[in-house]
Amino acid sequence: GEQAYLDLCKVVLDTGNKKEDRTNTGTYSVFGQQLRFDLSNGFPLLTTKKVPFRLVVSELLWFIKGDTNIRYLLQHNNNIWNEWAFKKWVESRDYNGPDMTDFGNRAQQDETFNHKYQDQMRVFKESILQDEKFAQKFGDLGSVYGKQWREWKSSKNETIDQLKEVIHSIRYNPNSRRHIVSAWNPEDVPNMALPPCHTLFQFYVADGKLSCQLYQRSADIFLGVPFNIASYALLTHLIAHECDLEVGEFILTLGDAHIYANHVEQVKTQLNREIRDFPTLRITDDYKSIFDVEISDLEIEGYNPHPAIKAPIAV
Ligand code: THF
Repeated sequence: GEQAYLDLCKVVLDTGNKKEDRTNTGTYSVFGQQLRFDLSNGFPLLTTKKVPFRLVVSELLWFIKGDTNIRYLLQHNNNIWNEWAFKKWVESRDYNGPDMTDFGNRAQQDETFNHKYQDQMRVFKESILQDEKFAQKFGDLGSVYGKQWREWKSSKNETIDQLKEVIHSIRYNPNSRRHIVSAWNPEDVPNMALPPCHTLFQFYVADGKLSCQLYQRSADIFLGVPFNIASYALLTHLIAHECDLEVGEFILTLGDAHIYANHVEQVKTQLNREIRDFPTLRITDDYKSIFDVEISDLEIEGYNPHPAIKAPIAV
């Protein structure tokens, strides 16, 4: 449950290796940890800070659609993937605004630069929303999750719909030990805006219940992990619903589990808060299948979290 998440935060702050990273932010990091959530005990949306469920939903539906263009996210007022598309634009020949090299770090250190960055980001978002050609060119993150889940390209140039196949195998061969979806496609890694952090997941059916385990190679414990937990818990609910199963456990296995140096104060604030009961997920009756589920089909009830805690995302 949530206590395990807070315990992990403590372990990382107390014993984590101080490690430099790709984003030049600096992290405290441990390797190899596991969190378990019994999904029959409520929906694991953390309560020690507010986690925006509607953003979790639109991101997951975007993956399920097989979409890799941030346009859909922006249309749903979801900004969590903007930086990675923005980066491709400002590094391209089409961009002729002020230099945006290393914008993630500079925006935090330099107020004048931050204004310029915010201006360019506003221009970028408007162009994605209003200009379809621009969106096609610069909104796409490459062969990220949605692509690998729904349209993995084989060497024979066939496409493999891993999500459809895994749902089929859960339904018709529940005891199988091969209910696996992999987002890690070694050949495609160079073509992705960001190689997948949640790398591979497996389902397990026993006693009429569906469980899911995710291997996450890299885990931003403060910003990313609360989203990832809620996202895969939701995916497990949707697939269980589809296959007439109850929900079992969600197990999150972490590779490099890190707290960014500029999240440490926020984590300490969160650690001082008291855990509350998890909310429950309601799936409306007119919901048909995972492939046409809509945001309005999903509701979270009884969510009474502590306030949100702001933190900068490392790019
Ligand atoms: N990069 C990094 N550094 N960490 C990640 O967790 C991460 N992701 C995705 C891709 N790259 C990553 C993006 N996921 C937020 C949450 C999830 C993200 C990105 C950003 C975030 O800022 N959440 C805020 C609310 C934001 C808002 O309201 O708009 C929060 O307080 O939770 C790992 O999948």
